[in-house]
Amino acid sequence: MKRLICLVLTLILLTGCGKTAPEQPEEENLIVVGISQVGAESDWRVANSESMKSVFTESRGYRMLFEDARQIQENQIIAVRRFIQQRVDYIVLMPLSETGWDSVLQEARDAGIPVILVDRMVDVEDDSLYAAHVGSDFYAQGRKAVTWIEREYCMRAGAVNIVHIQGTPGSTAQLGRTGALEEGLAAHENWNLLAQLDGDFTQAKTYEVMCRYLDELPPEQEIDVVYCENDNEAFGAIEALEKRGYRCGRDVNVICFDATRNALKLCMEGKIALAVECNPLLGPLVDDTIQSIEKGFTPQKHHYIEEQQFTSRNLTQEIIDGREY
Ligand code: GZL
Ligand code: ZN
Repeated sequence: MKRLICLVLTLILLTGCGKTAPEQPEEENLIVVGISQVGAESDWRVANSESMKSVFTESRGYRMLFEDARQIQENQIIAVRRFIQQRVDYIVLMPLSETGWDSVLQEARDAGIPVILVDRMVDVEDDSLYAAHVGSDFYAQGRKAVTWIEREYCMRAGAVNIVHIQGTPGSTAQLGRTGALEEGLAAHENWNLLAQLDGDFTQAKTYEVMCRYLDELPPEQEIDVVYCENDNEAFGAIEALEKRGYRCGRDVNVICFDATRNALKLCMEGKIALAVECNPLLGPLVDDTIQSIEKGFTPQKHHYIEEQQFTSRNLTQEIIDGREY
């Protein structure tokens, strides 16, 4: 009898069938993804990072290395080189600005590591330097805002006075949203560009430049539209305008891009006239792209995510409550 018990115990030990091994993929089976993120400059950026962290988890078969560049491109280049040394399986890059990427992307390609661009684009000689791009069409977003201005001021014979607050210079979001407005200015001789200020996509920088601008503005000069290239710039502009007695939504129309929850609240209050959506939830699209490459497919080069726009007329509390960001 004792021999039988020993035999059974030995069998259990050898096969481990006495316990259920947790369903954790072995370390070497995980897909290692190196992510270089711009920073945490805006509500949009925070939501974008959350979206990445929600998909690249061990339970979903990934090991994620996440580097925040604090809005300095050199930090992104250092991070990409580190990922190459660590021999990651994929590099996910949210490029701060469009230029300056050719050599480091060449190094990634030489190392056989596919690069997936997220959100903004890079301006490179050879677009085989990246496997795919997942993001937004920023020019189309700008067109939505310009169309809104056209409709809002179509009966205005006199000047439509516009203050333009730009995003991070040279970023695809800034280039696309600026391009659409500058086309609108060229098409409407009564549209008057009062100033082009750099808000760098942050609330603090915009508050600073807008205060300085308003201090120097002749008191009789009207402002009709403040075209902010993201929500956080709109928050800074509204703070500066209200400090000087402007009633946003009555004396002046503030337009912005991203349509994060805080902007939609101001939009429903009537302080923001138009919020053009820019969807940060790009994690699942990047996951799909990696999975298709893992299966041997060539992913589509560009995948633009669907987006809408909001005014106080089409917004409800349940729409705001139902938003993920
Ligand atoms: C747009 C993204 C921009 C957002 C800003 O996709 O690149 O950068 O509009 C963010 O909020 O800072
Ligand atoms: Zn392209």
